[in-house]
Amino acid sequence: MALTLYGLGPSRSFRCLWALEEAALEYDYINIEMGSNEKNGAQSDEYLNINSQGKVPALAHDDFSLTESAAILNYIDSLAQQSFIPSQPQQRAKYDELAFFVLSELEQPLWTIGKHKFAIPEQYRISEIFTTAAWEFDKAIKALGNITDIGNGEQRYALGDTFSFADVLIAQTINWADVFKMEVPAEYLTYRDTMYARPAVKNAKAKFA
Ligand SMILES: N[C@@H](CCC(=O)N[C@@H](CS)C(=O)NCC(=O)O)C(=O)O
Repeated sequence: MALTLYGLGPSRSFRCLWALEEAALEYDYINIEMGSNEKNGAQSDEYLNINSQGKVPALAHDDFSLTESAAILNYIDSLAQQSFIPSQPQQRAKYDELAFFVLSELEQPLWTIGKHKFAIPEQYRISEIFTTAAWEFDKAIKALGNITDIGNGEQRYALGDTFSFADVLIAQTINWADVFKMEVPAEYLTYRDTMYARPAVKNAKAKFA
């Protein structure tokens, strides 16, 4: 079996790189260049065949390919010897709750900022959106405190006593917020630091250093 992850630095593809390291799977990593139609460019025919949106991440497994970071985490978990997503129905439902919350609420204002700063064509960018996005992020980070206890210093991981891919999704998104200089409560930065101290993070970062 040949697994290849297509990504770009600390972007959302980092979630998948980190998960592959936690799962101790063998894989290749290919850095994709945005805006390029050369080899390994996001707009090359070869890459558009794998991700028709020309975005990262994408995972190829022999001739099967998959996009969407959270879906890729699920697939990585299905290949791993050890599970990083709980299977007991209510725990699994809590995992889904956190994953969908990250994708639809917590990262949404961050991606809005990213799109209006650099990702979409200049004529569609609206600088007034930044105030709204900051307000929305503040609302989302407060809501996070109501669906997981990681911010209270007593609970180590998003789902309780055990590390899961929910920690990958949340910690990477908190890191993204920090890089974007959003107001992130100190306890979440401490949580991010604890998660980013894992050996898998160090190994993942080495792939694009
Ligand atoms: N919902 C997707 C988002 C993918 C996405 O938008 N990736 C960004 C990098 S974090 C990208 O490739 N942007 C380039 C573009 O929008 O053209 C996921 O979670 O995988």
